[in-house]
Amino acid sequence: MSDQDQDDIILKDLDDNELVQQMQDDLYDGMFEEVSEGTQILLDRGWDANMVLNDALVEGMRIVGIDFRDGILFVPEVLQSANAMKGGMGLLRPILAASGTKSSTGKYVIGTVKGDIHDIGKNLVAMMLEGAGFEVINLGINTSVDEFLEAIDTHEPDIIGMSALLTTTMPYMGVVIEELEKRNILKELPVMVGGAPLNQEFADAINAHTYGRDAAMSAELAKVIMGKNR
Ligand code: B1M
Repeated sequence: MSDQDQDDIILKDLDDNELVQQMQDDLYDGMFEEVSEGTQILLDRGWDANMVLNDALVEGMRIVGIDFRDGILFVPEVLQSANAMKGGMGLLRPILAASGTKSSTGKYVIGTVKGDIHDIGKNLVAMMLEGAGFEVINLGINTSVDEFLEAIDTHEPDIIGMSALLTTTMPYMGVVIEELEKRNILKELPVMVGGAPLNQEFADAINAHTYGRDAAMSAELAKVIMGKNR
């Protein structure tokens, strides 16, 4: 489609399927305003926030990931896509968070591990946890073992969560867990790990308490850990 055609598209005139497709294209092209507008239109049409998230934004990002892997997109373009995704997520965040209980389900410290700056998935998990009523302390990206330890001292969380998107940073989760073990913290503090390259086998191998496959499941698992959803 030419740039002129792109400019001529009026998002609110598209039907739901066309709009979702267009939003995926806009995400690919890093168009923050358009992705935000599309998100708002779907919400106004009565779409569930989780559906908007999964069908339009997460699916769009999956396509970006494939072209990044295949060398069709490069870091600057992917950063723009990530930024556009945040535009949509900003609108979904209060809705997903408000769907939870008001009283705190528990305290959850979360961070992307050292060496890793991917934060979209981790922030989604944080959002879902807030939606499930957790008080979330988000340590951000590139989080060292010392920063996790300091946060444990300061906030006394019920659960600690680590995210990694790179095969090269996954092992750092094991480093943090070993340190918790050495300090006798691990037996009292459940550790949840997650991120695209992980699986249950890896989580078991590093002695993590729980592996979260995706954001929604992770929030459910966190509630199970707290014994709140029985
Ligand atoms: Co990066 N990157 N990246 N990247 N990037 C990947 C991860 C990659 C798979 C792309 C590819 O090659 N196909 C590849 C990793 C390959 C590998 O390790 N085997 C890769 C690479 C190589 C790199 C760089 C090394 C590229 C370079 O510089 N040459 C570099 C590394 C920088 C660093 O971290 N030190 C890099 C940089 C970047 C950007 C900065 C450009 C940008 C990040 C922007 C940001 O996050 N603010 C970026 C992006 C956007 C991606 C892809 C395209 C998308 C990631 C994403 O946001 N997905 C990604 C390809 C892909 O995964 N498809 C890729 C959407 C998100 C909703 O999913 O994060 O998986 P995800 O989270 C899910 C689950 O995994 C789970 O729940 C989430 C929601 O359902 N989950 C948890 C995540 N954390 C959890 C924690 C939990 C529980 C569940 O408990 C605590």
